[in-house]
Amino acid sequence: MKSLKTILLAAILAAAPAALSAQSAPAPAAATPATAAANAAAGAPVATSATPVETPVVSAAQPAVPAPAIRHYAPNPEVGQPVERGFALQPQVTEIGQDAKWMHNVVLMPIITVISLLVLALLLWVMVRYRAKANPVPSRTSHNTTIEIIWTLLPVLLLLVIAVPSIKLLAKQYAPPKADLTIKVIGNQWYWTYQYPDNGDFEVVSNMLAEDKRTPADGPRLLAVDERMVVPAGAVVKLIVTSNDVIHSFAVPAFWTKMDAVPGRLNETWFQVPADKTGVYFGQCSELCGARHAYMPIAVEAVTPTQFAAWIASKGGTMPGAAPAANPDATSPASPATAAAAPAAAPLATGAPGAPVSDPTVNETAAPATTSQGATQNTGPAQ
Ligand SMILES: [Cu+2]
Repeated sequence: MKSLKTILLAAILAAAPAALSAQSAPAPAAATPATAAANAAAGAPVATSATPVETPVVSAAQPAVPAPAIRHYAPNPEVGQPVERGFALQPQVTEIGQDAKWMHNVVLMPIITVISLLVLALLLWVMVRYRAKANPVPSRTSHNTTIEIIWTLLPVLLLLVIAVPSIKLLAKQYAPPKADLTIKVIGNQWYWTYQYPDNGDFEVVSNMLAEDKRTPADGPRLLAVDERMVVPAGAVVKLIVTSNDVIHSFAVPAFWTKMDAVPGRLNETWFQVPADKTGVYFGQCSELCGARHAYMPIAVEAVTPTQFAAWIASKGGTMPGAAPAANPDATSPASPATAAAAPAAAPLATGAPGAPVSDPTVNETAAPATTSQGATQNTGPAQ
């Protein structure tokens, strides 16, 4: 009997945990989301396989700059490029350009116009009033002190009036604010290269887009390029201008920027696109430099600082102040930010980036070489 009781008791005791666990079985499952939420709130990795949470890998070496999709600006047909039947100055984007345009439109043009009309009127008056037929006996006047003083002093005063704003503007152009960004501009026969020494010293090779590859979003004919010079709007951009072969000239009319690119010499200029004037601004080489002088256009794209950082990342560069990337190679999977941004850079490059474009109008057997040779390696003109 006793053994039967013992057996029964043992059976009940053995069954109890099973029953208990069977009752409480759903409880842990119900508690799981709460636990997961608590874990997630605490920053702990969530171990439940049912809810895979993509935890971003954040390492100290990786810059914390988000990499938004790179958006290339479409050119504005009214600003930053020539217009049909246009003959005046282009709309000026920079402050220097606006000052210079004011100097031209308000100071120089009115004075020149008034002087020209005055001289023309005087000539006509003399021709009619003192013609031989009306004056059989010519006047013998040789001096008039009053009029001599006037025609000496008036031009001096006029020159002084012009000199004051002119010298002010000149000084302003040669006293740039502290540069936020330096770009080395190198002229080549016949394309431009842009180096970004502040951003990992990468280089962009900019060739004119061939007509069959160009879309309206790239820009006008003979001005659209495969790779634009990208700058942040609002930043003071210092340009170090030089050349690898012959004299070129870097000119962007909407910025009032023009600087000769001379082999073996570093010229300096600067521009500042206001922060609200993002867009694309075109220019051309402005020094006769050889057969394809007309086919080395300039395109500057002013973007927001965020877009600029993304563009820099897409080129494998770094932003100053940011921790250096683990691997500056854009194609390396070791830097997810740059790798993610890289495909987004593709849409603009309708031609292969850096590839020379061929122009059917020029019979050229050897395509222009695209070199990454920097100006520092320039041996200068041949001895
Ligand atoms: Cu040139």
